[in-house]
Amino acid sequence: MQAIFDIYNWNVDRFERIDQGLINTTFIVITKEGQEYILQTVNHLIFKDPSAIDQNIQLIGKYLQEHAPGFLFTHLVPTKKGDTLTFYEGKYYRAFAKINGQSYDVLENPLLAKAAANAFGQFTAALVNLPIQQLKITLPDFHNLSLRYTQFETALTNGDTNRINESKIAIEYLQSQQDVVKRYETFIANKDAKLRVTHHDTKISNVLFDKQEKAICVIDLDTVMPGYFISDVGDMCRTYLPNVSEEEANLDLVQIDKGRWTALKEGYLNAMGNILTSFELAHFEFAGEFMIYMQALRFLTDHLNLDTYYGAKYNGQNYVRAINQIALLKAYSKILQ
Ligand code: GN1
Ligand code: MG
Repeated sequence: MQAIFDIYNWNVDRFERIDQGLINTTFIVITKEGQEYILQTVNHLIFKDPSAIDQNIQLIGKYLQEHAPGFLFTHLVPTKKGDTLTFYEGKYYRAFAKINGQSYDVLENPLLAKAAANAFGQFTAALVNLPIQQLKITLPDFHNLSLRYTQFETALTNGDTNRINESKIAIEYLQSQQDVVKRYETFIANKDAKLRVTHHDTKISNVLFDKQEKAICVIDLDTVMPGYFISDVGDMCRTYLPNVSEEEANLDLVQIDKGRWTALKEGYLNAMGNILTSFELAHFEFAGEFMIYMQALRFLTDHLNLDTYYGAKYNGQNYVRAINQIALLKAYSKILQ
């Protein structure tokens, strides 16, 4: 690590790895002068073009500085040479100044849902006039549900036979809900489904809060790219409505609090209500189905493919995640009735 610290010219007092996200590796670095940085390696097996992320973050940072200077944003910290992305010994590194705030893995009350939904809504709203084609696509087809379904079908053919046999009930359930894919296709085919600056990973741990539980900043901008609002609202539904995380193996605990649903909706629409088209507004509830279903597909696909994408800390972790998301999808459909 010392070589990286030297590239940034940091006089490091201490650093520690933090458990943030499934894809990248993240460290907090504290210098002898007391400055705190977030240092990350970008997983380039997944993000094949890390410079696209770098360009997007810079573009958005510049745009906000000009058009919404008060908007708190995770600007990149340059190396001594002035680079915001560095390739060193097979890895891509980038750094941010650490913003002080607290993040949550699961939501503790409806007010947090409202605040977080509002923060992501404000992010898209602040960038509504940024010409969308200027943003790079950092992960092609990331939330393309049709493709995710095809990948699931491929795993049913090429995946691990034992795991396929053991996952029969989950597989059949996801097959039985395939109409979600058709509704997604109908949605994106409509001209009133707009491509907007979309975060694509609006889970609760990607918002920083202050001590008064006010949302101060959205983080983890790797998947910010042109997309549909159903991705952001959907991932909020997926992660703010239950009071347990996607890791919970006890499915009886996967339940939804309706108060949070109202809070989420209010929070997001306070920022985006005047921007969304009436066609989009009519798909607000669909957003949750779309994302919970897609995440269940992705976890199960990965389980069948022997955890090559998400990895697993124990045998069957992605299966647990998948059945957790299936339980959530069922609970979500109930609150919509
Ligand atoms: C991944 O790495 P992380 O935790 O930010 C994934 C998201 C999933 C999430 C599930 C690039 O995000 O799509 O919702 O795991 N990101 C990528 O925990 O695949
Ligand atoms: Mg992420």
